[in-house]
Amino acid sequence: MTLMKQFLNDQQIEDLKKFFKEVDQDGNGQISKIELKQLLEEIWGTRENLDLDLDAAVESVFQKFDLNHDGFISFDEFISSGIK
Ligand SMILES: [Ca+2]
Ligand SMILES: [Ca+2]
Repeated sequence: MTLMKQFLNDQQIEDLKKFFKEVDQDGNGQISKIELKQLLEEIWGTRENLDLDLDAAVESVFQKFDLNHDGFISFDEFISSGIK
């Protein structure tokens, strides 16, 4: 987190926090696969013509973001992976 602050300004971190809180629907500070899937359904759910595999999309996001492989994305993991 300290390292990340060298790359992100305060406004960018605030924006990321806001976004993270919207995804983290139960507010426990971790994004679960269910919460991520709900987000993707909100983004993609209305596009009827798109044949997207949401489960596969969730898995690929977690492969990138869930650095310690505990099945949840923490805010630190979210920021760390997001700027690479
Ligand atoms: Ca959560
Ligand atoms: Ca994790």
